[in-house]
Amino acid sequence: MSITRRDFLKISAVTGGVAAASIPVVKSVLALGKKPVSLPQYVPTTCEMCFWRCGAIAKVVDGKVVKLDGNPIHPNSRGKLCARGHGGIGLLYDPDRLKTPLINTGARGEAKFKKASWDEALGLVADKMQKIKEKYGTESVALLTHGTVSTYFIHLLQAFGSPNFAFPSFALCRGARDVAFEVTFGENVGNPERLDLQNSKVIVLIGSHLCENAHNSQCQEFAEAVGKGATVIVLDPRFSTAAGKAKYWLPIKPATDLAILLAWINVIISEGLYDKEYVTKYTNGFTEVAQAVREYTPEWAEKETDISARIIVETARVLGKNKPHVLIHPGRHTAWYSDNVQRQRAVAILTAILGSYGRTGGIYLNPKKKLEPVFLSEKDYPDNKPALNKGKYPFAGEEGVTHEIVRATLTGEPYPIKAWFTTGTNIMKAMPNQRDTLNAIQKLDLLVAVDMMPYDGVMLADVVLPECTYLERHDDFFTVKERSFGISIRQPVVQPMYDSKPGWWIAKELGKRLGLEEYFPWNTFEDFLKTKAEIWGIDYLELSKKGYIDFPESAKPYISAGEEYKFKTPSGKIELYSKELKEHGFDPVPKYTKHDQPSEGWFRLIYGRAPVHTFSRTTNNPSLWELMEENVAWVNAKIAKKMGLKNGEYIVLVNQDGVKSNKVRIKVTERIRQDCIYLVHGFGSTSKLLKKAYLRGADDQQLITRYAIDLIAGTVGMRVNFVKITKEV
Ligand code: MGD
Ligand code: SF4
Repeated sequence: MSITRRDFLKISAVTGGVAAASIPVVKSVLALGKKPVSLPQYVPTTCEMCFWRCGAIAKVVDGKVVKLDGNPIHPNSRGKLCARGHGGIGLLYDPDRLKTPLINTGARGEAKFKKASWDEALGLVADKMQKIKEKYGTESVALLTHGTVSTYFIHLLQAFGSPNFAFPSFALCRGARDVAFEVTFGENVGNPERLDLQNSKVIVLIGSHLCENAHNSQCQEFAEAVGKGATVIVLDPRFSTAAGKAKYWLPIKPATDLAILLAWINVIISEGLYDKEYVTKYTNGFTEVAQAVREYTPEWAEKETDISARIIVETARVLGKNKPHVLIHPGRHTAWYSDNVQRQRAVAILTAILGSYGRTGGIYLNPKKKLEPVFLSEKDYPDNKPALNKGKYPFAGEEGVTHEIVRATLTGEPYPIKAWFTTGTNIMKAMPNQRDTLNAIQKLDLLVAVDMMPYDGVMLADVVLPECTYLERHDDFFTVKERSFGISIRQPVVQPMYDSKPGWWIAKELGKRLGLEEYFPWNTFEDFLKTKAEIWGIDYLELSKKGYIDFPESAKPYISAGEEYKFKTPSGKIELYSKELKEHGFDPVPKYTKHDQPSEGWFRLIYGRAPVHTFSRTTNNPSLWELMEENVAWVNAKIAKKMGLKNGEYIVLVNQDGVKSNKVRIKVTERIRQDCIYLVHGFGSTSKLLKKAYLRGADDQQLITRYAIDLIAGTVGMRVNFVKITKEV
């Protein structure tokens, strides 16, 4: 007899969950000489195959994870995982995983690795860091980081005395959106975004390829809304999966989205379709916006965007008529051009004049729950020099911008950068202009990678420190801001394999060797979590049994009719006209910027996601690789015909700077405009240690030699590169 998953859920419902530790590991079934059979254990945890952070339940038999499922009580998963979530098992048992610390014995980047003990590897890193500190100062050590491991290494770096850490997920992804919403509403839209999709009557997707970009509960809610008859409007040069569900697919000319947004605002205001009561009660600067958008007529926008004025007016009316239950999706990867923040500001302004912020079917409010901050240690960080981006991009805030670290490393200005830590990020795939990255690392005295897999960036490191996977470790609690507030736990499902260690352990041990023990006053991370739970008044045992705890009293998703609601902006109102931007010398209301378009024979390189992969991090995952082994280059059928290209044949892409891609199969399709080529991001790994991913498909980043910086937030627009097709493979 074994406990089935259904039984488990029944038991959970009665007992409130079964403790991982309380399930007997093996109950022998001594039936007529048969071998004892293990009962499965079900251990709740939090997925990290992407950053949606769904609650997962691992089924473990004989110390082996045999299945991962969604935790039914977790709002991000709702009982389901996406393909990547199920693929966590492939990551855990990937034979190519990093198994021990490694030290490069060759030249920088040569990847002539020798195996090392933790003591030797950490000792070497600590020794080099001390030397760099003495010669250049503590600020010369920088961190490029992504994911939960960031918590420990940002703490370590700050304790060491450096303010220089940067997240690709800010500058190269969500930064523009966050800044635009903070400036307008006084808060960002959260991560996962607080989108009331399930109640939306109209959903507008501006380059947001939902369900290719597979964020679990978002896809579930999108499907629910479509099922209930929501009108979907998709602006995308490519007929995406979501476009297949849309009433309106607007195959917009890339780089012109701001034109259509401004024209929509124009029509909605001039036809009086905006939410007058909401605008009067909650916003500032409506008159200035109305004045500023007057020039952006649908006829003008038609010339810019290739979308007819008739359709622009028709869709604007659909938005106006369905207000406030309209969701203009704020996007996530919003680093496209040099005016990302202004484009996202237009999204925010449109959302506000439709009265959709804090209303059903729009963007719901942040649940309110006050929890005392609990720091990794009480000790203050030492004073240090200002961070590299300080003052340069006034709205970048604390999150840092990756290219400033690269630039300072190359130039030594404003001060030298001599060591990089890369934790949970593949620098060769995340950042544009790979030549700059490679030149910069030659200037370093130390490059350390903390990773689970030997992806491209790891192969460049002097010292590689293998972190165990999310299924083998504790991490900090995750706060879940769904319609109500909740807390999700990550706990080991199995013991770390090989000689890999959790990120918290690596940071603590390194801290010890740097004389920073006081910053790591806990013995194990579970001790820290228990203390935190106690301070927050949470039952740790209950949390570890259920995986997720909700605080329903914190829910207040919508602004009530007539309520005096105060936004967290300086004026307490939604700032349609931004004084803050004006004070820093930026346009207080978005103005249209024209961007270059490809000339004859050239195509704009656009890129995106596939539902079964997350960036480069899953491309070697045996389970997910089977579903998608490599990417393909989407080319319009008419172009293919003109060039004599056949579906499935190999081509090479060459960019405006003469950089060639790896060979890639062509997908001939009507589903893309004639002026673009589309690649799924993250493929074409150059790491020979990845037996499956090595040189499979083309690397979009390789072709992104140019980028455009948004001066407001320092975000990096990467869709400014043009490519040609060649058959020379
Ligand atoms: P990945 O390419 O998946 O993502 O860029 P990255 O964050 O660099 O590389 C992640 C690395 O982290 C891998 O080496 C993986 O093995 C490792 N890793 C995964 N999980 C863990 C863990 O738990 N612990 C540790 N220590 N390591 C782990 C993403 C970034 O790239 C982002 S957020 C965006 S939105 C941008 N997307 C993007 C794009 O779409 N196109 C182009 N051209 N560039 C892009 N850059 C940005
Ligand atoms: Fe995991 Fe998928 Fe959820 Fe991302 S969306 S956390 S990969 S289950």
